[in-house]
Amino acid sequence: MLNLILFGPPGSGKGTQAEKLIDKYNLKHISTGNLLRSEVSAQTQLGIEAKKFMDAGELVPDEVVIGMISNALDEHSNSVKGFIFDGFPRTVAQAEALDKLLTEKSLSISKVLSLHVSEDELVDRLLKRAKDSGRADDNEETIRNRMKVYREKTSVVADYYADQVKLADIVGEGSIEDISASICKQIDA
Ligand code: B4P
Repeated sequence: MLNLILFGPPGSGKGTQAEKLIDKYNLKHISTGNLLRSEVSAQTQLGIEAKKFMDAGELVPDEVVIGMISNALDEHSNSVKGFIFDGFPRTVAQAEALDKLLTEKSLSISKVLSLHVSEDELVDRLLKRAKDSGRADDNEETIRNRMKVYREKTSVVADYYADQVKLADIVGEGSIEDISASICKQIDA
């Protein structure tokens, strides 16, 4: 099985690039952001709780997102060629939990594709996305907090996978097609 993680700061294009990869490699896309936004739209108890964190640019508690990932793995692991994890893991505790869940199914992460984009470009992209999609976490104050949370809690996840020799760095600025080509080159290597 080919199990990939798309890693990077908010707005680095994880969701955009995941869409390009799912058909090419026939993988199941698991985006914790999308799963959480579905819960928010359906106004489930989980969604009502998660919305408070998301609107403030904070991370939703680890146990909530790990539970969602565990359910998704149970549902799909016998029927797909692999997974693309997008927006997960975002903390070292989530990375450790993912390794444990995969090991229980005799699976493992194949590669972590880490998208690098400057903070000015990230803020520009997210403000633009705010105009198009009206996402509540795309106002400037929340975006700045999301960047701070990324620096403090998420960026260290890259070291976790570098230690496992699974990290591939990708230049995340330029055309969507060129970035996708760099990612595919890393996957096929
Ligand atoms: P996510 O849904 O994961 O959102 P994201 O980080 O903002 O976006 P992404 O990197 O996927 O960027 P996109 O492709 O859209 O998270 C939302 C929230 O959910 C989090 O803040 C948190 O509260 C919660 N959450 C999610 N996962 C969690 C977890 N594991 N633990 C705890 N909480 C969690 O691209 C952004 C924009 O840039 C788009 O408009 C796109 O069109 C544009 N773009 C993309 N590539 C481009 C390029 N090359 N050039 C120009 N523009 C580009």
